[in-house]
Amino acid sequence: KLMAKQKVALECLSYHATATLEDTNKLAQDVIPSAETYNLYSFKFIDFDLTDDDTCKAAIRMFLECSLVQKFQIPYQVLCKWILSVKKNYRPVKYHNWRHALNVAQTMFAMLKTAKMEQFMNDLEILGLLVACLCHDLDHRGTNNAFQSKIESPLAILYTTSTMEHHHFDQCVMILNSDGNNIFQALSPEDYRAVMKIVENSILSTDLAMYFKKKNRFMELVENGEFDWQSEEKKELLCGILMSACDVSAIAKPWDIQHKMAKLVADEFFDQGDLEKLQLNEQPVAMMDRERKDELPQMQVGFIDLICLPLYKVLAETFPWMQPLYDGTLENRKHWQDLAEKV
Ligand code: 5BB
Ligand code: ZN
Repeated sequence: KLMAKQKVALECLSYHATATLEDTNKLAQDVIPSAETYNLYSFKFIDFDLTDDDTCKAAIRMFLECSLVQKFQIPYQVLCKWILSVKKNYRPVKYHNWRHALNVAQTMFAMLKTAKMEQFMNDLEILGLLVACLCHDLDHRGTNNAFQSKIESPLAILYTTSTMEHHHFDQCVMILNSDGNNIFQALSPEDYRAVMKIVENSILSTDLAMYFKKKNRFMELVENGEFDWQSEEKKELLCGILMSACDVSAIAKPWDIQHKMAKLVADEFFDQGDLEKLQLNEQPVAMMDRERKDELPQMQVGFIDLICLPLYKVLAETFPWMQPLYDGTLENRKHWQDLAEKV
């Protein structure tokens, strides 16, 4: 007889399949274009013009560019299979899909390289952060934690807080444990444990509720002139804050891209709102109510003022090379404010 939690856990096992040998061989044989081809070092990276094939190659290019394949003896075939499997375990929802994960990983890459954050991280942490970014929204259903709780989904019963984020990490572990997908296979048991801890902390940090918890401690350290980010507590905090900063980085892109991305976010929110109206007979919050789409510019201004600008401000003050994220966000605030005034 199964215990209650075990029953719930079994219900949560969503169907998952990893990449086929055929797709893996094809990707493994292809040439990987340069980082410049994909504009990977820029905070203005866009995925819109990339084919699905190219999105996988861009992800591989980031691993190569950080020399992670050599440093951690990742068999190239395993890396290719893992990337394809991660992509396959994203759903075709409007915003929280594989392309969002790739964009988040690319911002992390640009932070490490272009914004020089690499100097604060060891190789294992760089590996953990890139893996966490690519996996941080795995199997997202286009609905938030509050929705899981309202429909009493098995996931919400298994994990009462950070429901989806725990599930994203579970899916990440599941893929790594699938045949031929373990990019960490050559790591020592200590390194294996350490990198999984980084991945777990980083994925769980992408819950907005966690960000609000970590933000105050981070700002406190910054105000006290912290410059050594090496202790375990401080490193965990820094990784968590960087994950949040990457997760919302669509807000810092050039205006035409931000405008399109915000539309995708809104469309996904509206789809949840429709579910709430039809399935739960509930009135959705403004953000998820298509009848209130005129308020979108004002909501983006609120999002920028409440979350994005304070986050990028403290990061740019501490790490000056992060300034482009702050500047891009401030520029987009003007555009959203203009649109908000027209309504
Ligand atoms: C966000 C928190 N929520 C519980 C209540 C609403 N707010 S909000 O007012 O800041 C807001 C954010 C309202 C509307 C929004 O989008 C309308 C299209 C957004 C918004 N959210 N806008 C975006 O461009 C993006 Br990207 C997002 C995604 C937020 C994901 C949260 C992850 C945060 C990690 C720090
Ligand atoms: Zn995300």
